[in-house]
Amino acid sequence: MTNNTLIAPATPTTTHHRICPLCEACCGLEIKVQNSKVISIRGHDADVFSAGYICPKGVALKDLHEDPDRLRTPLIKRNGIFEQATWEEAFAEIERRLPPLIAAHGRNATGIVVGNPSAHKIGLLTYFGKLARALGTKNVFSASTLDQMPKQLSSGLLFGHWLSIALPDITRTDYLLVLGANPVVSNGSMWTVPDFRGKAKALQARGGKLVVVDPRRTETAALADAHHFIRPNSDVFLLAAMVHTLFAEGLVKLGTVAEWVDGVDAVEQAMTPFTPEAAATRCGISADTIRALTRALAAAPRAAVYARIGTCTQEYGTLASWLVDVLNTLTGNLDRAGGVLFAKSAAFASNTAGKPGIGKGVSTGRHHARVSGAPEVYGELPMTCMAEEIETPGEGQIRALFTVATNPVLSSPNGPRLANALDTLDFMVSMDIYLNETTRHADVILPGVSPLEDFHYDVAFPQLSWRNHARYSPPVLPPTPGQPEEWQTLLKLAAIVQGKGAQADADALDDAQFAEDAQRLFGGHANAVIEATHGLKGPQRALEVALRSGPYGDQWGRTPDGLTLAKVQASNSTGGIDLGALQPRIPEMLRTPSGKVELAPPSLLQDLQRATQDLRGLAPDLVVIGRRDVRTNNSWMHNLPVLAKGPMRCTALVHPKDAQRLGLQDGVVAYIRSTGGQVQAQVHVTEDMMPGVVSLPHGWGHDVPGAQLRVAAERPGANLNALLDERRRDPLSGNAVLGGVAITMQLVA
Ligand SMILES: Nc1nc2c(c(=O)[nH]1)N[C@H]1C(S)=C(S)[C@@H](COP(=O)(O)OP(=O)(O)OC[C@H]3O[C@@H](n4cnc5c(=O)[nH]c(N)nc54)[C@H](O)[C@@H]3O)O[C@H]1N2
Ligand SMILES: Nc1nc2c(c(=O)[nH]1)N[C@H]1C(S)=C(S)[C@@H](COP(=O)(O)OP(=O)(O)OC[C@H]3O[C@@H](n4cnc5c(=O)[nH]c(N)nc54)[C@H](O)[C@@H]3O)O[C@H]1N2
Ligand code: SF4
Ligand SMILES: [Mo]
Repeated sequence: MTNNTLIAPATPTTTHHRICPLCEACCGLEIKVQNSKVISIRGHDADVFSAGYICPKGVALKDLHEDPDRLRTPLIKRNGIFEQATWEEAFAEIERRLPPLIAAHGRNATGIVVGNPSAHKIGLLTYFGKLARALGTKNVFSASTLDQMPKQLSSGLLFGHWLSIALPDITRTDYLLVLGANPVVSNGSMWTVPDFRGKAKALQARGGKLVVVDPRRTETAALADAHHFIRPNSDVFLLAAMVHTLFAEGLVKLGTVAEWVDGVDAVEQAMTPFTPEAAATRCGISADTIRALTRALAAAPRAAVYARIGTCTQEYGTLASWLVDVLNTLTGNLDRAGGVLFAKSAAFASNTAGKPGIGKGVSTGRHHARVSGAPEVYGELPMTCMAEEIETPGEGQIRALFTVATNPVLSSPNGPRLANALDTLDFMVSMDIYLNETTRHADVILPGVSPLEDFHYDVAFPQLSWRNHARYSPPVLPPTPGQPEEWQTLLKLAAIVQGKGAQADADALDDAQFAEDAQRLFGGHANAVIEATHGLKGPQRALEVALRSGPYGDQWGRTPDGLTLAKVQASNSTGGIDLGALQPRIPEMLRTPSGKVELAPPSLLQDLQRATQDLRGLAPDLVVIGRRDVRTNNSWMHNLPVLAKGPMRCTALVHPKDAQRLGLQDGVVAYIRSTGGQVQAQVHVTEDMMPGVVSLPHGWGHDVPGAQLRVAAERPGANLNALLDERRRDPLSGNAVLGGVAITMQLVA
């Protein structure tokens, strides 16, 4: 016997390219697989959009796939204990319990809530609405009202659609002003921009400036040419004073979009009370600095203002988001290279559909929350209303709840109250991949597919991308036998709700629905479209239709060089299809009733009265704000060993002056108390904080009983949201207030 015969033939390694689904940067990854196991994950250098960039979370997709705690089969709770079940048993259980509840109490006795990961799964994003519509309830909630609704509402009012977001043209700008965002760590949000750091450094290398306004000297601020501390919750005052200064100093110029902008005079008038002197104390930035910032912005040849959740998750979130675009517009930077531009997405964008240049615009308040009276916004009620809608008796009280890829017990203000409320439900179904702080309350848990077993195309993020592109990822690994795709699960649930029964075939339902949609969308051409998409189903078919009908599409053969699903699929190994730098799109992209940029929406001018009255508002002595870390993502990646290792990340950052006043040394554990609750966290004393402001990350608190997150439970951390008041919202958008909440701190003896 020779040695050679002992060596098994080498198992071939296959190489796959997959868009990372873990944050908004949408990096292209290169994944090597051997024996059905992932052996390496790195950035895909040839990716036309992300050019090889990757952060530590991308590598963690392997841990996510292999995590023994990740659910692979449905769970049914019997006598308080979860038992593994087959899919048939799980759907049968839902059919047994849900329809009678709806029959007895009506559709508004149901609720549905969808969370952040759904934005990264085409199946969830394109089919969630079908379940919500089947339920026919007004109790629809999402993480958008913990995050971005203010920006969506202000953009909708100005430009006519909820996802028409003006994006900084970072590779051509000379001056980037960032407020309430930390893209070096978060990798960008409402702005898909992988390798922000590299792009910011390139901006500086060509002589441009990056300026950051944040109550913490963040990783982005550390990179910046200048950083200014701001009192939490006061961006509206700074921004209004900057707009005031533009008018006062004759710096307003509208540039190329002048003829398409309505309402400039109304804006000028509305800003009268907001002199830099009046705003200075309120926002903690001197009048001189406010003027200097404004002059620098106006003087830059090309400039962009970008603001994110620090400015959204506050009492004046919609006003602050609006004023960011007012500044962009009045400095002549709206819709021009080097300023802010709108993406032109290859598929699914409303601002490329219908008649160009005019539309219905957006409206809110088509219905209201039963208990608080909060208005519906973009089809949703505020997430922070959910607990009271479950607890408060009367017609329309939520008795049955669906949760889809969300963990509001940790991610929503006053999670402990919500946890208690969930226990009072008659029935709860969760679509999730973990038994965690929220899903432990469910009666049935239906596991989602591992991203590596799922195909992918980003529905939302190409509408927010720094450059236009179309990229498709096939599944990296074969599916788990017997596990439905998440869109099929959503259709099954819709069928059960509609009385079609748990036996209904999801694919047949999908075909029937598609035939109806095709009639509506394509009229006389419907049959040709059905024929042309033969063999496709679910979100893949929806994608083919969206791409071919979209702005770069082949228009079903009429533009033969245009995009089809097959063409985008074929570009996978070469890093996708680049569709070029963003281009000016006004007036064509507008969908406002006037066909103009409506710079002074009446609802915003009216809400400004609230800010005017608050100009002299006093700051509490000590407030808490949130923080993100590159190795975490909201509440759900703390169970992945590669991310969880290393120093504890859930620490409270305290300025030395505050630490001294409170008798807290670096490294001690302290109570943090608000009127709503109390948590404990380790103190880290640092000059990076604005005095009077403490920073504690959100998404922690994995020490509740009944969850199955073994790695996360080893170092549970403190739940910031146990301190926050769920009744505090931005009234226009319904967004939660997540920062600037008054606290006290005390050494744990
Ligand atoms: N205090 C404070 N609170 C905050 C924030 C803050 O800055 N401060 N940030 C807010 C923001 S911006 C957001 S977006 C929200 C996020 O809040 P949520 O939308 O609740 O999102 P996560 O907390 O990330 O929880 C995601 C859930 O989805 C599950 N999941 C993950 N992948 C999949 C999948 O592929 N399929 C299915 N079915 N489920 C999956 C996870 O197990 C987890 O239960 O948190 C908000 N909460
Ligand atoms: N690593 C990592 N990446 C993530 C996430 C994550 O959890 N971890 N979450 C993802 C999600 S869901 C989102 S929405 C994005 C969010 O993306 P970003 O908006 O970039 O998120 P943050 O890092 O929370 O940045 C918000 C900043 O606002 C500051 N801030 C707080 N209050 C105020 C205020 O009143 N005014 C001003 N001007 N600033 C204030 C905070 O100090 C913080 O630096 O990140 C995404 N990416
Ligand atoms: S920045 Fe990290 S988490 Fe975000 S898409 Fe890229 S690799 Fe994934
Ligand atoms: Mo978010």
